[in-house]
Amino acid sequence: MAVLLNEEILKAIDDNGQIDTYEYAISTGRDHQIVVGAVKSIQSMGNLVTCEQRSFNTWSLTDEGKEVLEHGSHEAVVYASVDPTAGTLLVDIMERGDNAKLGFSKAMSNGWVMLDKNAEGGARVFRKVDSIIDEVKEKLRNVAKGSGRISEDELKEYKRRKLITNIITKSYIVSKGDNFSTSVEKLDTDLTPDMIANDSWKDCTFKEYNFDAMGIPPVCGHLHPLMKVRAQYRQIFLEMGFIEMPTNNFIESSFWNFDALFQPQQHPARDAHDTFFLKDPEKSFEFPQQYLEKVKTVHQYGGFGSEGYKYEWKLEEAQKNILRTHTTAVSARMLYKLGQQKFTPAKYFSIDRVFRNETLDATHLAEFHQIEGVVADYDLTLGHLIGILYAFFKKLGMEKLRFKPAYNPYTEPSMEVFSYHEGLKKWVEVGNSGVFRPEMLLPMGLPENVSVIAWGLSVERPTMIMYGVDNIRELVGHKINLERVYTNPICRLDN
Ligand code: FB9
Repeated sequence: MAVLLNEEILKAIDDNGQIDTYEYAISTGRDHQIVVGAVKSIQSMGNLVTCEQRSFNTWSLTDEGKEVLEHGSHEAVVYASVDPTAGTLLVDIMERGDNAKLGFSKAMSNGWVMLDKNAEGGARVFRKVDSIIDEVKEKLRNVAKGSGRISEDELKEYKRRKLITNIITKSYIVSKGDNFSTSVEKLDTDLTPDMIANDSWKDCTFKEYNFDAMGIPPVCGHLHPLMKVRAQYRQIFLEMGFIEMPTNNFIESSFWNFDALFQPQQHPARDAHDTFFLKDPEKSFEFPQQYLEKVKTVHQYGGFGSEGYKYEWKLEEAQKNILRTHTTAVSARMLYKLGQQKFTPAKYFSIDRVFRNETLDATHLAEFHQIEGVVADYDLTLGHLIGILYAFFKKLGMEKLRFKPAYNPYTEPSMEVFSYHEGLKKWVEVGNSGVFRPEMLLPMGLPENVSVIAWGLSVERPTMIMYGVDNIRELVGHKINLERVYTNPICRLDN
């Protein structure tokens, strides 16, 4: 079969001087990739042909378009579902989903059906014509074949209905090579022990090794783009001498997630609109008692020069278990440990999932991966924070930074970080940062001349930008196209 196709292609080249693989596939009703494979196999037989690649726009059916090609347009399906004599209740048609709604509207505008709103038993749909021609289905068949008439307006209409999509097709102009021939000698590809033993190999013509041939991709696992980006961020922190914090606890007490960070118990971020609270186990009970008392005191009365928040701090509020809203909760645990021993400067980082009960949209889900860098040392200032942000983002290929004053409950001063993205030709918010407040650090036992600078960003946002993903549901979730996960090349953060 393969030899037959090869010889057909060679004959077509002989008759016409050259062929275009895409046009040849369309004219012979063959799959274009099969034709390209045959040309590649002819190429491997020596210099029979020469190939020149060309790219052009073509239309291809979407999954919905293929469904219409198989089952008919949504309007034709609705027409077929209407009982030709008794009609069909509108609700029975509409309950079949969005396609039925669209199909009914189109069937009405095509004059295929009519609606009797006063029919007995409820609004009822009747056929207006005895038969229909499903033009959409026929036109999509032409698109699938790559031939046949279809107007620009129809193409725009079908694209708007997400039945077709525009793709870049690569084809090959195949011409005669120096050793052109219309017959292909079947080349041997295997040298067997028998052939050596009985000398039959001497009468064989072996196919040349094609050292440029791509090997068969091994069946293996694939890293999700998010995990590829996460690994790159992790590598950057490790290169900068940071130690990874243990983030293997999605569940956290409100104490470590909020109170330890000097975030007041009445802060809006602590209510159920922004935070996921657990029913079971509802509360945590094990806290370092002396530290807890210091946290309670600093919230109620202040200290270390702070006035505090002047409210009655409640243990039961701090005991509530939640899905952590930031990995800064882990930073709090680590800094507390640091404060409980003889102080030595430290550089920590974390990259893991956090959860926020927020309004979902095209770029935000109820969870994301937060990245956080923390540096604890004597007498660190905002200048040190700005310096390390330049060093960090330079490793991501971002050297043009701007800083904008911001507010965080646990850092003062705080800054939003912006970088000019050469690809997007605009300033992009790339993170948030700040200097942890004394009201957070001193109850932990850290020396008064120790300050801690920190910054945070996400994994999803840079991944979406680098992989050209507009809707986060194309990146994570049950609807993603796994083929994109398998085939996506690694996108380097620093290029
Ligand atoms: O990641 C973000 N933006 C970003 C990062 C890198 C990037 O690289 C591209 C290759 C070029 C592009 C964009 N942001 C933070 C900024 C925005 O996307 C923002 O809209 C969304 N933010 C998330 C929070 O949203 C609820 C990103 C997430 C975020 C924000 C703040 C922190 C962490 C993550 C923090 C912090 C912090 C502050 C002080 C001390 C300790 C931690």
